[in-house]
Amino acid sequence: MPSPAKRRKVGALAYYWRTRGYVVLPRFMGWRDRKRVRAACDRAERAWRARLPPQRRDGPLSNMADLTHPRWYDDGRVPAEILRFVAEPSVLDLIEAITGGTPLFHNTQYFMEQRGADWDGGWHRDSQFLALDAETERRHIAEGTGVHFRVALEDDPWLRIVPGSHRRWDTAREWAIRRDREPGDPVGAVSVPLEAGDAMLFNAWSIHQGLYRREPARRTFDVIYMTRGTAERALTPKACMPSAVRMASLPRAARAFYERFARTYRRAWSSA
Ligand SMILES: O=C(O)CCC(=O)C(=O)O
Repeated sequence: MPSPAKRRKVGALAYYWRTRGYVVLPRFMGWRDRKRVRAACDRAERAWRARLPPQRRDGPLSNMADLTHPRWYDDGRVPAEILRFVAEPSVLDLIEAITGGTPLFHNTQYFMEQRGADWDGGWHRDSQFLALDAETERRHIAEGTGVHFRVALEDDPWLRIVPGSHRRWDTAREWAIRRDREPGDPVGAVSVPLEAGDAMLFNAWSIHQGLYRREPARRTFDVIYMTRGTAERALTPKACMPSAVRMASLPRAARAFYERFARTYRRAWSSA
């Protein structure tokens, strides 16, 4: 039974989640865990960068994805730090308590500093990438909810968001900025600076933007879950599902979490 103080805290976070579409969890991860998670993610990042065409290696680049895919690890073993973090019961419980939905794995991303020129990412809702028009995008939003859960492994002041935009459709100006690429910022946009160790949860359908800079070093590990519906139309590769050998090394709750991912997408993977 959670204590009354803990219930009040989760209640406050759930309120901010509903009204703003994001919450920050200060000092979520201590330096030892950050070091371990960072070392695992950096292995993937090095392998990913080495496979990019030479002219692309120095950017502009925003992030890499699929960190649970064995291809990034020379021994083919996805690090336990990554597999366990994605399926960490305390994280999953917290997401469920705040958002009211049971998190289904979708994918992972790793954000890093730039090696070449600084640049500003476009304002967007994640829902727009597979929707050519407003009607399709609104239908996709109605069918499911995507949630980012990220931990800043170094200070990360680079995410900007329009609070409350997950609850409503665009103003004409927002549409022009995010879909017609008009310059400028949406009214009410704020930066959400994270210090190393802070975690953040944000609704993927919110209007948001990343800024990509050479300094300071940026290392943010981001897991995307669906808390409602599935992400079949943005199908994550089947290889992002832990192998039988890696599954055997995981605690029971983590195995059950990944098995649900595999059950959800089994048909889509076999017909892909
Ligand atoms: O943190 C960032 O740089 C932007 C994140 C973002 O746009 C996304 O993951 O959809």
